[in-house]
Amino acid sequence: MQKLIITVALTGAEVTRDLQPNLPITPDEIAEAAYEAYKAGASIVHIHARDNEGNPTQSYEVYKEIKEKVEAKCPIIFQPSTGGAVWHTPEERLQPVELKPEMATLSCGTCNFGPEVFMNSQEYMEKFAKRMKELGVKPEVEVFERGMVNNALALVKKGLLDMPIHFDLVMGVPGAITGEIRDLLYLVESIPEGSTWTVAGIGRHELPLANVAILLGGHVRVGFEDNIYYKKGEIAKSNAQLVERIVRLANELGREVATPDEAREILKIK
Ligand code: KMH
Ligand code: ZN
Repeated sequence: MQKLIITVALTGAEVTRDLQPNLPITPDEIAEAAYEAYKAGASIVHIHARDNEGNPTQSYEVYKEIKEKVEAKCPIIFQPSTGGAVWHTPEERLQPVELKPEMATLSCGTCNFGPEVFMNSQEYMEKFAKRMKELGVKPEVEVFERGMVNNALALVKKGLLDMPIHFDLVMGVPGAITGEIRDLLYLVESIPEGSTWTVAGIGRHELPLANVAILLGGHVRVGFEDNIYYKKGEIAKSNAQLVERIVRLANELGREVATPDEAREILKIK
């Protein structure tokens, strides 16, 4: 089995300090949280920027500041979000890709997202994929529903996305695919052979799905974007605390954890 790539999704666009008092928000806080998660065993950091009021922003300048601060601290793979918040325009969402990060997310379809709709029209999926390809940014294909795998394959057919694809199976978002283990197996069976995949289980689904991914040879994402609790009723102290638990589980289950350079090799990042 490949070594285990742990992604930490530090902040997200939806979580607030009222919900999670330890949420990193400023570029300095995000860089420090990335460094702590890296020391704990994370090899990719998934970033959502916030403005001075703590609201989600897709500002090029804020992402640039965060990228420089993270890179000054550690060699973790920097992966900005192009999903942003549901109310961001596609043009806003695409801005961090102009920083030419090693990776960025590429959501491959529209779905309900709690009470909102997360819009990803074919036109914009193609625009995002094209720009990432032009700039040499490795996409992480975000899958919230089974049909999104087909949308990614349509991008491959059009020459906008290269195989092997790296998928992030986001499971348990209210309004999209469930966080049931049965549905994880279904998604894993549905992606092309030779793909790599990570699972991001939302809320209470994070831990069971992470365990299954470790056993199946997949990879794992944890962090406050997906889950703010350490266990039922107990708010997590830090993103690093969630990473540390995955490292312990991987050790117990006989799966070695990848360094950022090993993750680059597994994901074929140039
Ligand atoms: N915040 C969600 C609406 C991504 O980062 O690429 C979208 C999201 C996906 O978080
Ligand atoms: Zn995200």
